[in-house]
Amino acid sequence: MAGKRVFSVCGMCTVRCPIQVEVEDGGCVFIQGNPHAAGIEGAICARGASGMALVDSDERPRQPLIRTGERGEGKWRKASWDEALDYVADRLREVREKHGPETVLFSDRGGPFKDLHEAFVRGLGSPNYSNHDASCSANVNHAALSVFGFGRKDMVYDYKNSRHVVLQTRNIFESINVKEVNDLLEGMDNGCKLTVIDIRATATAAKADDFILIRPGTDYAFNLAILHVLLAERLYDADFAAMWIENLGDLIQFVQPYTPEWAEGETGVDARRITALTRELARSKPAVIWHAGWMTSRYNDSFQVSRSIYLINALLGSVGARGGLPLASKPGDVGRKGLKKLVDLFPKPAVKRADGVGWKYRHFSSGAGLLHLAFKAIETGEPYPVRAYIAYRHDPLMGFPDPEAVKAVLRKLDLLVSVTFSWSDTAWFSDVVLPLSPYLERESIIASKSGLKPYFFCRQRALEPRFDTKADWEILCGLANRLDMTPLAFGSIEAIREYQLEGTGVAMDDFGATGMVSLAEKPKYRKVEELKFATPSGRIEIVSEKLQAQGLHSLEPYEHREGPPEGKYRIAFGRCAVHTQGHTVNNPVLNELMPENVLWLNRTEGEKMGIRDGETVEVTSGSQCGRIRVKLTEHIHPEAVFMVHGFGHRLPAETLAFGKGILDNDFMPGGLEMWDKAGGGLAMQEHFVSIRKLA
Ligand SMILES: Nc1nc2c(c(=O)[nH]1)N[C@H]1C(S)=C(S)[C@@H](COP(=O)(O)OP(=O)(O)OC[C@H]3O[C@@H](n4cnc5c(=O)[nH]c(N)nc54)[C@H](O)[C@@H]3O)O[C@H]1N2
Ligand SMILES: Nc1nc2c(c(=O)[nH]1)N[C@H]1C(S)=C(S)[C@@H](COP(=O)(O)OP(=O)(O)OC[C@H]3O[C@@H](n4cnc5c(=O)[nH]c(N)nc54)[C@H](O)[C@@H]3O)O[C@H]1N2
Ligand code: SF4
Ligand SMILES: [Mo]
Repeated sequence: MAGKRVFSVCGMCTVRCPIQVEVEDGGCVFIQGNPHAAGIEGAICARGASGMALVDSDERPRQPLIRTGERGEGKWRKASWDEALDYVADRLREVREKHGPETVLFSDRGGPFKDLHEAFVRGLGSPNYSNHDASCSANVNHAALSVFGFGRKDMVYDYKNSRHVVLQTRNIFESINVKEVNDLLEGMDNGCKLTVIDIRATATAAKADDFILIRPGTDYAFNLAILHVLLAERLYDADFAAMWIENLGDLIQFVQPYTPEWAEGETGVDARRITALTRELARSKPAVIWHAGWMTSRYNDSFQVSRSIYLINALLGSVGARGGLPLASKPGDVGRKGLKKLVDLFPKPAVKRADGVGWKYRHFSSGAGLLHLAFKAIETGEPYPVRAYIAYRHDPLMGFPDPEAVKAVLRKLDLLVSVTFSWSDTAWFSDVVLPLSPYLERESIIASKSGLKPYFFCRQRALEPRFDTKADWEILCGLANRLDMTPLAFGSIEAIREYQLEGTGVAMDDFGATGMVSLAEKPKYRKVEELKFATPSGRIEIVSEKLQAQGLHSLEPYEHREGPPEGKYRIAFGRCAVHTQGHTVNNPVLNELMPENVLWLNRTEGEKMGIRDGETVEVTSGSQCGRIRVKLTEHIHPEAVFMVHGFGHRLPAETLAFGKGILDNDFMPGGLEMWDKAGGGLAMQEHFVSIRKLA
């Protein structure tokens, strides 16, 4: 049989790169990045290339399952889709009728396909749509909102044209977004300089022109000193500042005491390096990028770290600049019409959010709220009880701190449903598991991506499902049908796409040649004069009214950070290039590349305890205890230990991942209560562990 070529979208991680899949005899023979996508041009990462191993794996939910034993016991009965969807719909109806529609909570992984999810939640009559962001980028997003009035994704990192890129808490070559990696490498080929600020030497640090090893958790001090030098030496872009920055005088006064010499004492970085970096950036301005961070749910001042970064970019005039942070264009900005939104099928519910966002916490963006605060509502019943929770492509039992505390919260629910393509701790703890087809076996609604050249893109089904699994739209429209949410009860993906494309001037056939439809001829750099900041003043704001009204400081004085308690180490974590969060450890191909995580420990510290490289040690925090192999290295700060997140699986259904390595989240007792009050992100690196050599 002749092969076919299918344009689709990778689903191995949150980035969702456009891909091209070669199919022969009903099986996938090759996956590559979509050759037509700018910045991708055929490239894919190791995880993306391992998509077939996910499809081939039998160790994933293969048909709908309804719990028969206790929660988490792993006892199920198999159900048909009709039975499972009827069951979920009946339970949801009960909850809605007894307690009100607002007592249903839904969370997902955000991203370009969320419109369908939001529509579903609205159709139910609940305001409680949420996502994972409290454990990922809530702090940086709120920082962008507080400074510019728009979110972090409303700006583009224009690496290709940059002259100097600074990455702080950002491991770009291992924590991957394929286009970003390619763009930065191209920029570096053209002479762009790379400075990396990290607590350990990563693959990214190894490629940097300058690597700055910083004391964990002191980045805000470092950045305040950069601001100090920029302002004291008048190195900033004075014209840009005069035109666009509100209340600059407040910042000048505020950073006055934060000299590089002061910061050296806090960060361990030589004052001369701080001054030299500032001067170098000023020489390259405005084509400079100081990355504002991605996984920023780390400290109780992470929001201020990101905020200070945005202010540094603003002072360097890089906001809106080519080679800096130009504004992303949406379809409307290039004279086109955006996709018609499914969420608009239903009116916005009048009832307030359970997480308090938008009314109790007015400084947070209410689009997706904050999930840990919704968990608080489950726990306390305030402002109203939450009775049902749908974890959609989301595994908070592995992604949120202190899984035992999360379990205690989830136990209070009348209904917990998990929609997933692999096993996860949350799925295992659920009442019903609705198995999603892996992305190669499902199609999705049309998605839109803003950027210098905005485009629509489409995930087509490359393969027929091997097991009794379904696509997102089949599951959600199937539930909508049963719950009398008629407008969302679409009977085919074609009907949904037709609705989405209405009025856009784009037809499905237009996706045929490349899998995407570009909405602009060439990249659009909007002129500074055209910039519109969505703040009350219309300018970049150093003082945010929203923060002040909440009793928070726009300019937060730096709080001295003590070292770890005697004999303890700060827990630090991050990603590796070959795994995605907690859900690829059981993928046979990726498991072979990296079956377990190890603990990075500073060599001198290890030797003090008589620990040798490669030996297994005991890690404890509170009542939690685990064993892991040690990697002794001089390339990590002595105050911290580091492990790759997402290991330590305990599910019998995952034989490859079972018992390999440990899970960082287990060592964060009380972590649900520890979060940055200004940015909303969980503070997952405010925890310490003890290390013990085994006898
Ligand atoms: N301690 C600690 N906690 C962390 C982190 C950390 O480094 N350390 N990282 C944080 C970060 S940055 C994030 S984003 C969150 C992530 O937290 P989660 O979003 O919960 O993590 P994933 O493992 O990506 O979970 C996605 C789940 O959706 C299922 N799924 C279904 N369909 C798809 C699909 O099409 N694609 C994908 N990719 N998954 C699908 C997967 O099987 C998986 O079970 O965790 C955060 N929590
Ligand atoms: N391969 C792969 N790629 C991914 C993902 C994946 O799971 N796997 N997930 C995607 C997602 S959801 C996200 S959010 C992004 C995350 O992308 P990043 O935010 O870049 O990822 P991380 O690896 O969590 O962390 C970056 C670095 O922060 C450092 N760090 C820790 N503490 C400190 C500190 O106090 N100061 C400083 N300066 N540095 C510190 C860590 O050592 C680590 O090298 O990656 C995305 N890409
Ligand atoms: S970064 Fe890799 S895993 Fe993530 S979507 Fe792109 S190709 Fe897939
Ligand atoms: Mo993330």
